[in-house]
Formats: sequence, structure tokens, C-alpha cells
Amino acid sequence: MSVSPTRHRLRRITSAGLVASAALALVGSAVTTATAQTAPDEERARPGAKIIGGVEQSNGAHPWMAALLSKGSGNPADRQFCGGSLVSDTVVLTAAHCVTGTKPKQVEVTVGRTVLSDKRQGQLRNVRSIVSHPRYVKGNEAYDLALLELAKPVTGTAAVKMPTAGTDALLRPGAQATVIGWGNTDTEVPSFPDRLRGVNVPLLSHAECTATYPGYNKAVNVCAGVESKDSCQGDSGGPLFRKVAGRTYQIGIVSYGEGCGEQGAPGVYTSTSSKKLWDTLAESPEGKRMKQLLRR
Ligand code: 4AZ
Repeated sequence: MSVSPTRHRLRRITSAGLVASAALALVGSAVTTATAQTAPDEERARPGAKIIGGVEQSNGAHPWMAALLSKGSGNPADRQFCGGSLVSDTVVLTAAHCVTGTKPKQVEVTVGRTVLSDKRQGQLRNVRSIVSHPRYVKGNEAYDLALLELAKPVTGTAAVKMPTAGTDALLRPGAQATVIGWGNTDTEVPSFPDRLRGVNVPLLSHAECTATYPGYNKAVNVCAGVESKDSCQGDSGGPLFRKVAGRTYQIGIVSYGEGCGEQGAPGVYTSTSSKKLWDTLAESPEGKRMKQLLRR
């Protein structure tokens, strides 16, 4: 079984990937094991060298971080298919392409877990409803946002903060942001980590992104990354954030990119600073209801 045909396509996780990604994760761990056994000492000694180019995150560092798991009895590390973030006690923010065609019953969400296989970590929740952005159309990358309403509130955990809509103070090109996730860590072979990883990535100007991606929409997207520092398949739906004056603001949602960590092909994120993104969410009744849930 080969996974290489999917490796350089734009946005590798689609909802059909719910099952496929679990399979990928299995393949990934098999490959990792093989590599670990045969790699020279030097390779094994710097696991951080190759998210792409990131480092392990410590337990509890990002209590609002969420993992989307396809329901089942297997190891959660093999069931994780996307990231997300807690934006109110009952709402998790993710990417629309993570949940297209997915029913609430097919997914569970763990909030505050760092090591996927450690079931004692975090709070596990069922999903009551899934709302994708009404302007998100599969095959067109913009408006890649969805909200998951949890069946029961998450307790004792502060939600991540959103930037004030319509401001770009947090988006200055050149500023460093951080992206975290359990996605692929290797550009050569699929390798999916059990422990959450993160990497610092520079924010880029809209002009730099438009040059690379014809579908880039500067009203609702932002891009970030540099060669060898990027998000990758499996990180989708997760947060791009900045810490400012001791507060954490989520400025993006991992959306797509051409490959991972390649020179001249940065990661593209749904921009949570965008007023248009949040205003147009109310174009569907379900979107409007989710916005109301967020206000509480
Ligand atoms: C993906 O397939 C994916 N380099 C996510 C992010 C990026 C590329 C691919 C950004 O889900």
C-alpha cells in the first residue's frame, strides 16, 4: 500500500479521509517503527529535526487544544484525523474540510489531551451538531471553518481567545506565530506522533501567498511558514496562535498547502481576525445559531 499519491496534493485531509487517515496513521506508525529500528544513531538522536520542524509540547501547555477522533475502539492515536480548539465551553472550532459529510455520531472530541494514547488526559466529549461555514465549498479552499457543538460542556478550561474581528494588528508580516498538532512530522515518509508538537512560523504578506496559491482569498486567509517549518496532513483544523501580553490569541485554522515545508509553498490558514468570515457565518440559520452559542 502506497500513500505517496496523496502527498503533494493540495489539502490532503478531506472528510472521506476520516477512515483513510486512520489507515494512514497506522501505516505511518508502522513506517516510524521500521525507521527507528534501522536509522543510524545520529538520526535517532535528533527527533526534533524533522508538525514539520517542530518540537514536542509538554502536558497542559495548551489546555484548549482539541483532537478530533473518529469513533471506534482503537488507539486514539490511530483515530485522530484533525485538530481543533475550544472557543467556548461547548464549542470547538475546526476546519470545514475536516468534517464535510461527517455526522456528529461519527466523531468524538478530546480537549486538553497532549498524548493521544493517554486516555486519562483531557476531557472526552460527544458531538451534538456540526456546522460548516455556509460559504465553504469543497474544492474551493476559502471559508474553511466549522464549529462542533459538544454534547456536554468542558469544565475548568479557559477557551482560547479570538482576535477582534476586522483588526490585523496580530497579522504583521514577519511576526512569529505558533502552530500545533498531531499531524505528519516528516516530508519523506508518513509519521504521526502520539505527543502534540508545535513549531514557530513567520507570518507572510498576502502578496506572498497570492503568488503561490490562485485560490488564496486575502479577505479570509492568512499564510505562514518557511522552508522546513510548516503544518502538514493531520494538523488541519488546528490552531495558529500568538501569545501577546500573556494572552493567547488564535489567529488561524490550519487549512491547506502545497506539500509540507517546501520552499515557496507556505501553509494557508483560515484567518480568525476576518470580519467577513464571522459576518458571513450568519448566512445560514445553523451558522447564526452557532454564533449565538459563542456569545454566551
Ligand atoms: C493537509 O493535508 C495539509 N503545509 C495541511 C496543512 C498543510 C498542508 C497540507 C500546510 O491537511
